[in-house]
Amino acid sequence: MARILITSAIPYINGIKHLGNLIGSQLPADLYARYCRSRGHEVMFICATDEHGTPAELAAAKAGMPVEDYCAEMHAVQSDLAAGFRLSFDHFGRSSSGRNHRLTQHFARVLGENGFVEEVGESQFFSVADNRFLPDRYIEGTCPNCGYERARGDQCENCTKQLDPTDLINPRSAISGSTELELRETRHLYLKQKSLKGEISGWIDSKTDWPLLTTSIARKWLNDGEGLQDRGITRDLSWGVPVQFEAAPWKGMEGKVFYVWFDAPIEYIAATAEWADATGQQDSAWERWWRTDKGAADVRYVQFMGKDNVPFHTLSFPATIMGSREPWKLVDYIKSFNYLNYDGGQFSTSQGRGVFMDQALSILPADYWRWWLLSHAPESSDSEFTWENFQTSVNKDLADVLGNFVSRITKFCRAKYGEEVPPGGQTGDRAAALIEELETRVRAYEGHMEAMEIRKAATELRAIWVAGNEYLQSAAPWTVFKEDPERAAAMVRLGLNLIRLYAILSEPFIPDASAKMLHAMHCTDKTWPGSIAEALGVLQPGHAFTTPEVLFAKIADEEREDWAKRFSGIRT
Ligand code: B3M
Ligand code: ZN
Repeated sequence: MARILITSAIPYINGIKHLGNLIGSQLPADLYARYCRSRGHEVMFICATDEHGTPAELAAAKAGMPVEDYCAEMHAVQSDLAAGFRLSFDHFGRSSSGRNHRLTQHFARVLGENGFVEEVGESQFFSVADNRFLPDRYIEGTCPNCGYERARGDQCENCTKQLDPTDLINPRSAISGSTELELRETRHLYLKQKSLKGEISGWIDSKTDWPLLTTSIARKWLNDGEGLQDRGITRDLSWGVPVQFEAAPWKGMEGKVFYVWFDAPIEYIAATAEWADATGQQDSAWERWWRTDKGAADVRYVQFMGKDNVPFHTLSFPATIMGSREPWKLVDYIKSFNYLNYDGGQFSTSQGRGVFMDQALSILPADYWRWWLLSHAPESSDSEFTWENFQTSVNKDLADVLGNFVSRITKFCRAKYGEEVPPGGQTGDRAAALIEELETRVRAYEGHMEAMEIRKAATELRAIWVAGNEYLQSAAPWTVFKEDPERAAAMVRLGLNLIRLYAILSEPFIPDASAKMLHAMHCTDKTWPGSIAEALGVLQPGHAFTTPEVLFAKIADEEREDWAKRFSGIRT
């Protein structure tokens, strides 16, 4: 069996994530991790909170809390919500950990020793009122591209253009609003990415199996305009990984920290080390996932992220890894996503628009959201959440098809044969046709899951549920029972075994329902099906079960209208 390392882009610490963030990386990564585990692979699934940089400092200031306390509290909040959505991380780390401090400084040092770091003097905005430099989001002003008046120093949220603080028109401090700004000299470290351009572009060219969304963004950044630029990897901030440390090859960098995008991807590695620490293991336990000289050569490493994060994962982080000239694991496959929109507009954290993870769980259990989000994942283009569409999917796919199937067959069996798998009888041609259809569909489903074609996988899974329902409908054991209870018993036996099969196949999408189904079938054997005919014979005559409660409740029109109204405005 293979060893698979899976990372999800690590969410910023500031605030609760919305459903668009969730489907952009963490949820599809979880789907894949669960699938790989079900297939018997050894999986390491890592995520963390991204705790450094100006977003964290600003959010902490707004909350009136020391930044350390703010991050600790928000990590716990995000960790609880991840558990609520059944995200099955092996570890949910923190980029502010000691492990990440040490690894980030390690990478910076070896990059420096290898000649990939340069000290550059530059002028930057200094706020006299705040008595500090104003990097990135500490500065706001009018976007030179679209005229949006609240553009930030790193990016305009309105038109998404990447900006430099000095690009802004009428710049002001995001802390005090002061416009008394001076350009002052400061020194920063730059990562000389340009000198790694050939290596990086050759590496990207070798990734012929990557999704177009991933490679097209990477190529655009490599080749457009001036192409891959050297980039500043330090900032004049106090919260972050200190640039001046004992073994550092540079001097006079006190009061500076590494740029958040330099240390954040390193946290993938650090979080795996945090996992080893938390589980009382030696360094070798995490190194066998990350060091090709220590057992990671046969690991397949897959990353999940939204499209806005692709440049950092195809160019910047690989530049860090390659420039280290050490045998660290490079990513093997990057699955990236477009955006999920909300009811005619965009989800927006800063504007509080859309449905946020805590709100979602307060109205419905995780499986409802997981199914809708995954079956509508924004893979080939942006997709849109509407309450009507959500209601239709839940009511049709989950309640009418899957839920109804489980309830009908178990209730019928209980009424006619009692709560155990009935003996006797032969199934007919319809059953043979069903098994043949499932044989094809399950293999197709596996193919889509392996290829991380999430919508296709969801479509196939739904078709697998539908096939069972249609079989039951046309075989009609309730009619057959009157003349031939033995033959009806064989149909019921098949139906009960289908519940078990559905539980196993559906687990990556809807883990709670899957657990309920297995529990109802008094079954702990979750072996992935080889031959479908065999898998449908696992529950033998006499095997007891318990008729489960309703698996999925339908969403009523009034509920839908109520939620649509409740979540139409802005979160306060
Ligand atoms: N925190 C951006 C985001 O949450 C950033 C990802 C870091 S991945 C190393 O979309
Ligand atoms: Zn703009």
